[in-house]
Amino acid sequence: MITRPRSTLPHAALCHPALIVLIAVGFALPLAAAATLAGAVAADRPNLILILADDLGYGDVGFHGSTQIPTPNLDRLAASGVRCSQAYVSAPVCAPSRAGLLTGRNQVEFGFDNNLGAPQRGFDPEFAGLPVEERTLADRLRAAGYATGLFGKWHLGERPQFHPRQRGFDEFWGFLGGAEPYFPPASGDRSTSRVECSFGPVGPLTYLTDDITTQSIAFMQRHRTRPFFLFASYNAPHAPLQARDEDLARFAGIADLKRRTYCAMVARFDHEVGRLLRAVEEEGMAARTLIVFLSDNGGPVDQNSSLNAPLNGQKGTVLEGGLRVPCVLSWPGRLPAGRVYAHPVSSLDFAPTVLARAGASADLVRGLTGTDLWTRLTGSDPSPPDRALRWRFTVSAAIREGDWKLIRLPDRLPLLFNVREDQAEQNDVALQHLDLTRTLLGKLGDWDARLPHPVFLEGAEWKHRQLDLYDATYPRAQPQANEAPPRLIPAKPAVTAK
Ligand SMILES: [Ca+2]
Repeated sequence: MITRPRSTLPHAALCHPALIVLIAVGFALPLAAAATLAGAVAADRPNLILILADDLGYGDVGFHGSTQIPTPNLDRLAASGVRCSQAYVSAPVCAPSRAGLLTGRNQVEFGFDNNLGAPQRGFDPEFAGLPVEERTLADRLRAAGYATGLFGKWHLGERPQFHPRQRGFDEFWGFLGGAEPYFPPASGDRSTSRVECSFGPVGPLTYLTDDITTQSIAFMQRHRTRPFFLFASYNAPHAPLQARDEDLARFAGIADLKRRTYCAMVARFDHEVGRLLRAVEEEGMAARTLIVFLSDNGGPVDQNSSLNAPLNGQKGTVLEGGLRVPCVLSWPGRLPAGRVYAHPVSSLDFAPTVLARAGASADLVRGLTGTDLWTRLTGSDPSPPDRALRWRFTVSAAIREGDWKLIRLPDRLPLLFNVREDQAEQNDVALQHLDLTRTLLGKLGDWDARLPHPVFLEGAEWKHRQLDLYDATYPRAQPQANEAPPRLIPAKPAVTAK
């Protein structure tokens, strides 16, 4: 196992960021502007609560127009802060997306291209996880003096070297894999829950979404006197589709059982986000807590009956429906309430944004891929970051620059979309803009050629499946209140097997 040197950073108090900024600007700025600037860079270091949903569809929250699933608590969170309408994750499936989010580095730059599944022939399972050389956001925030806790899903490796306790988290309550039953084993059932706890007994299990909230609130209460990083890593509404009876009853009018169950799971998740938000308020922490909410990837329409309307595509594709997710950042008094930020942002931006607010030293932000979004989120800088966003996921790759997005698939012509005018990616204009297509293809290829080989693979059957997903037709409109959305229509096979 490769080890990394322990940080020997000076305590943040010795290099207080607000002080540095004030020295740097001298008296050149008006007093009010200087105070705002100083306040924006962590005059008091905020707690960070990262609320992650799992496989939640872009169209399945109230603030994106869901006609079917009331999400009053997520809507309240959105109204209290900045909603990012073009928020991208760095991969369209769970594990690599989480690897990017938690390291702040594009995961393909350290070989984490694939989802974590069964080890593939020729690959050493000792490397099936987040490479140990990589520092997580928890590592970085802990080095900056934060208490760190993860509650819920990990999915970044199950070998001991990948365990959350080895990856920057002081406390872990949850499960290491990619999915987990929501209900505890029934009485007499010999199977056991895989939920574990690093700091005491697992405690009574009820319904996993509720239990993750309960543990998250207890963590906040244990660490109310120092800044903390709470990662509330919900697995809802990822499969298995299992909902509580009282939540199912709320959606009894939906005849389609799969959609009804999904709606019940999302409604329960929203209820639990509400319980978490109330606890923040009751603890008096709201003014010193930055909350980031997003989903780890787009909804898998074919698996959990989620809806990415009005976007095309789903989990597993680099279409907008696979990569673009509901996303909110809220910090009352510091970020404007009710603002919509409409330029593209990346989940890779959150680590630099958070670390700057936490007063982290230069060493702790070194090597990050993303951009500190603060001045964009507050509105003081109206220009979008000058950069391209890039993705590589198994057979697919994509690049977004300005309004344009190019998708590269094997054995096909590249696809080019103007995402501002055509967010549903219905009009491929690659042949009408050949120079731009060539330029973006070249930029994507130059980047791609420099990337390391993946450190592990997922089964070849997934690659076939992912390619097929580009030929399917996806529901892009909200259903009526009690209808199931139209199902995904798979493409007919182009060649009949002989
Ligand atoms: Ca997921």
